[in-house]
Amino acid sequence: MDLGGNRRGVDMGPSAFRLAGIEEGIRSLGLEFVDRGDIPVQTPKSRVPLDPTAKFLPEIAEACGLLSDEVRKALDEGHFPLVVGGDHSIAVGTVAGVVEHVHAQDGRIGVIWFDAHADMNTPETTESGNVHGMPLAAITGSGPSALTQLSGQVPMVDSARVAMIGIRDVDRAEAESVRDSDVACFTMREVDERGIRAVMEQAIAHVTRGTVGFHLSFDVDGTDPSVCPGVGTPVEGGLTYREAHTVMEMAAASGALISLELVEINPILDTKNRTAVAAKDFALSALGKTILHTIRPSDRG
Ligand code: 4U7
Ligand code: MN
Ligand code: MN
Ligand code: MN
Repeated sequence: MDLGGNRRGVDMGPSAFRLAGIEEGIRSLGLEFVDRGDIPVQTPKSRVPLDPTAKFLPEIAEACGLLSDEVRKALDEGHFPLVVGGDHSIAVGTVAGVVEHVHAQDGRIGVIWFDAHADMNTPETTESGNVHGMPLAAITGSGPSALTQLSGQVPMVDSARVAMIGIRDVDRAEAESVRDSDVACFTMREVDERGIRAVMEQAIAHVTRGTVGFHLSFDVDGTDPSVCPGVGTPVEGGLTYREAHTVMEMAAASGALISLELVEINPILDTKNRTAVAAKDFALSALGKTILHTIRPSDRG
């Protein structure tokens, strides 16, 4: 789906990701791979949005509902959901599905939000009207009910169980929402000053306290634009290639990663599919690939 952002082309992200060799990579870890295909997204009747404060919200909410059901089914069947976007508005559907699965066993989840942006806007605070700037607000209970009420549970996730990493571009009103919430915001300054290992240790501790585990929502624009150039909203000064791998390796080693999504891969703005290839390599680290050996699911906590 590309309806959540203003640069077209992220809807081609999943094709680029498949082409980058995710199936081969996952099989080489000794894991089973099932491609559940693409989620159908309505083509809006007009590219002129009806509501300029939440562009294409009905189409986005519908796609998120379908995605949610797919993610829930995958988890119910004992699979690990790897969701590939698409613009970041899809996170509302992914998280709704995980929450529905976990809630059936009375559990709660945490979320690690890897991104240059906080994605905490609402139709009231947004300067762009783009829904890909709103998913974390919706997940933590603020914003249009078409999004906040996608799972049976509002909020889907307690903001005190959310950690953001890589943040370096936040709108003025949005920053106020971040400060007023209980979200743990590890900006690039924390990464620079304390190092990614210390930040990730604290983030994992934060999102696993009292939860059954966490979802990792990985916006590729969290990395530096030199690492992932194929993104619609690049921001200088992001995580290095190795720091991004450390995030994924520590997520895998925690044994608490329930689901993973990689979003905002834009092949139209990329060079030679570099961004999708990097995203694929990051995903493999999150699935247990290390330089010298593989963490099998049976070895996990
Ligand atoms: B992404 C922005 F104004 N904050 O709301 C907005 F700067 O999913 C950017 O993180 C949102 O890529 C970026 O439109 C959304 C903007
Ligand atoms: Mn549902
Ligand atoms: Mn994002
Ligand atoms: Mn972003």
